[in-house]
Amino acid sequence: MRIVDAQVIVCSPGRNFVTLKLVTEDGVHGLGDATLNGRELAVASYLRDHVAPLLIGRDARRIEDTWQYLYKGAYWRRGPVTMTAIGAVDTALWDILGKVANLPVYQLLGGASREAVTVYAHANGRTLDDTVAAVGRQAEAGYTAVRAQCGVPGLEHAYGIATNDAPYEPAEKGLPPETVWSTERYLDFVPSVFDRLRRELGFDLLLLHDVHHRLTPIEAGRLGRALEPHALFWMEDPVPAEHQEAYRIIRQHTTTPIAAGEVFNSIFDCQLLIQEGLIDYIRATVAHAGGISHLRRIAGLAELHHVRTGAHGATDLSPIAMAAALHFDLSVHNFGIQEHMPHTADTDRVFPHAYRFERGFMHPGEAPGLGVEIDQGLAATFPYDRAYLPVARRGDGTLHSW
Ligand code: KDG
Ligand code: MG
Repeated sequence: MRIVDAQVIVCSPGRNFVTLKLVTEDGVHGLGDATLNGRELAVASYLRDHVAPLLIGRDARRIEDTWQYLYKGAYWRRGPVTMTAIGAVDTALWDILGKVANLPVYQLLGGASREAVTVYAHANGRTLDDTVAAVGRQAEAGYTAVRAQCGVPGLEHAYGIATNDAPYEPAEKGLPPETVWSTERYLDFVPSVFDRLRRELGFDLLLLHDVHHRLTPIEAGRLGRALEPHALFWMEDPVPAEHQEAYRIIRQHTTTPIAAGEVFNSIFDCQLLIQEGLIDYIRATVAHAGGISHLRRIAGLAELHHVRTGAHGATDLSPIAMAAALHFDLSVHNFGIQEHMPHTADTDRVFPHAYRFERGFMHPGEAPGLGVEIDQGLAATFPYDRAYLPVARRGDGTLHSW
């Protein structure tokens, strides 16, 4: 079962995606998502110029050995570009194996540990009224868990809030837009959002909030403590995680559960936070943390320390990553929750898929492999369109984490 072809497909059906397609000598193909938001072409080149030549002639069944070959064999390890590329290869190989075995990937991973995957929706509004209404709409649509983000009075742009009437999409065409940030305004306002949500919607709905790496540890401790009466399911990425010991300070000050790790690329990025019990949910994804094989290792480590999974699932993860996440989520014992941000209709047409949503739950479907395809003819009609995530500056012009 030799690999005879490795194609990198870049398309933009509403937003940019990079897809790896591996083909075996028997004509079986597998897909992997290689999208790295705002740096897409770096991964495309890494795959095309450096990885594809290494794959031709390799046995597609040797998933673990191929992973180690690309990881250890590169000498220059880890980092988002490398690990996204390795993740795409790994995911495509699991897809091939499932197709050859005529089984959905989750069956190869040990079978279903649950009937379906609980997902959380996004709800956002420029004002408090809009946000409360948006959360209510998602609850009516059947979601049992909703992430609430609200515009902050006095700040023109807030993370997670759409700037037009379209659904929120973090990347914007052209060069990075600049937004202004105020920690003081944010910290003063956010507790009132959840106070109002709980008063109007009660405590049955699971509520989540993404701080998006904006605070210092002591500020995060203050916010977590202020949110305790509102019983959040999680407070996400309260601080930038380069300085991981900082999470000890947050833990000393609050019992609000913490989620982190959507930007992590390997088990080594997760190690300290998991082993010291500094987080409750690990957000690493198939696409950016080395594929299904590596994410299973991370989940294994997490399970030892009572940490559950909560994989990233924003629109910059293509339907291939979504499908892979759902196979992983269905199978892994210490699953917590999965993020679900629906793609545009054009994206869904380019990537037809077997996974489905039903009243707050998702299922990867029973198609062999991942159960997702790419319509290459249609994809070619949506060429790459440069886009970046915004950047944030404080009032005096100092660059802040976005
Ligand atoms: O590429 C960046 C987005 O995926 C990120 O901003 C979304 O934080 C995010 C989330 O939790 O979905
Ligand atoms: Mg996030």
